Amino acid sequence: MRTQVGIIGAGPAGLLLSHILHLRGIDSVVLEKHDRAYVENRVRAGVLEQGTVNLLTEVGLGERLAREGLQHHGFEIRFGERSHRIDFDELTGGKGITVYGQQEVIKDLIAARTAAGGRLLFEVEDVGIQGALGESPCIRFKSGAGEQRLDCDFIAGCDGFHGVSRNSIPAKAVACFDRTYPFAWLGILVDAPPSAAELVYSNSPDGFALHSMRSPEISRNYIQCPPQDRIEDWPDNRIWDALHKRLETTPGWELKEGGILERSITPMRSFVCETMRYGRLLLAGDAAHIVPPTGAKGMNLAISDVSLLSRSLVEWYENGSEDLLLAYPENCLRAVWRRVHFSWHMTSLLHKFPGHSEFERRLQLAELEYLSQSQSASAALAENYVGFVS
Ligand code: RFL
Ligand code: PHB
Repeated sequence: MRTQVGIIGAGPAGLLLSHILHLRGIDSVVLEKHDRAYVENRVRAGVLEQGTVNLLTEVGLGERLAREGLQHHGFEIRFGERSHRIDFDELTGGKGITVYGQQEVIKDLIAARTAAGGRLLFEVEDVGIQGALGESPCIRFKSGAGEQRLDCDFIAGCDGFHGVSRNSIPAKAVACFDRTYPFAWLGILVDAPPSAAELVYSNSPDGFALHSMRSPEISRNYIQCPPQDRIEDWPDNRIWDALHKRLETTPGWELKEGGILERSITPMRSFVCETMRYGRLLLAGDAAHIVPPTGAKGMNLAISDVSLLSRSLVEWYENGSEDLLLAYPENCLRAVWRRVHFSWHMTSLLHKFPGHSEFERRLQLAELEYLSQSQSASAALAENYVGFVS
């Protein structure tokens, strides 16, 4: 089999790359280890920055997003018995975010690729990369049809944090930077209307909680839990008790309960791989970097990588210029580190750290107090949350 760009991974990064390349007349094949139903139903991110919405709309994926996405003009931070609203309209000059589930973005992308006759191969196994430093790299894999080989001009490693792409770069060619946080997030999808019009982040004495949503009928809630906890440790009543206690800190506000449709525990980590290019292997999205979900940045970063990567590949195919491909890591990593810093900052501000003394807890409260009093501090947070573009 032959293609121009071989793409490993059918997450937001891989599928969007394939879609944009197709619009520019460049052929690709997407190889995915799970089946289609699995990737279309995997519950993950929910917040799209304005730049992400603009890009999806430009490439023809904005119709359902405009109809079903929920536009938000702010969010709330609770601490102690206080509440502070970050008002995007006032603080960012009219930018905002859209709440639209990652799995909806995935469904829209798969539908578009399928309608265009795109080659998406699901349930492939034993994916391996060869010849990244030469001019004709290839991907070997197994599928229902047996052992296969995909010859390409370029390979895009869009296979997430646990994929094979990053690890096929020799250790001496990369530098990795990481932090593991001493807690995880337990997330639930709930069959109940949202209890608030906007997202609520809460730093409570018992730990962090977040109230979010997916639609006017479905809520999404998260609570901080110990990183070693398993989902069996959290029966429904324990989850609801913790959510009520951590979120109902302002008088009169009540969290609506409902049937739990999905539940999972996610470890919290920051990770950056420098470089994002090894010869003709290019990394994008979680394959190259991870942020804790507190700043809602992971999918947005994956999409901004793809915006740069697709432009670099188009430049190579249309004008024969390698300049953008060579500059791809440097161009991406600026935006990556901005969002890594912001996600770390939101995480540090809002969670209960097991090792913290009362002194560190007071510092956290002092910063939250400052945020609630200072327009400039709130504006800095808002600017990053809706997506800072340098
Ligand atoms: P993905 O989505 O992980 O996709 C990678 C794909 O590669 C496949 N794969 C392989 N395929 C073939 N061969 C192999 N050897 C393979 N190994 C892996 C996988 O099956 C998968 O289909 O990476 P991508 O495309 O880079 O996208 C990244 C985003 O998914 C991720 O950053 C976000 O979900 C993070 N995230 C959030 N991001 C936001 O922008 N806003 C949010 O509100 C937000 N909230 C979240 C989140 C992530 C969360 N979890 C569960 C990690 C909330 C949570 C709880
Ligand atoms: C979500 O709705 O899944 C969500 C929202 C905000 C975050 C993380 C996740 O910071």
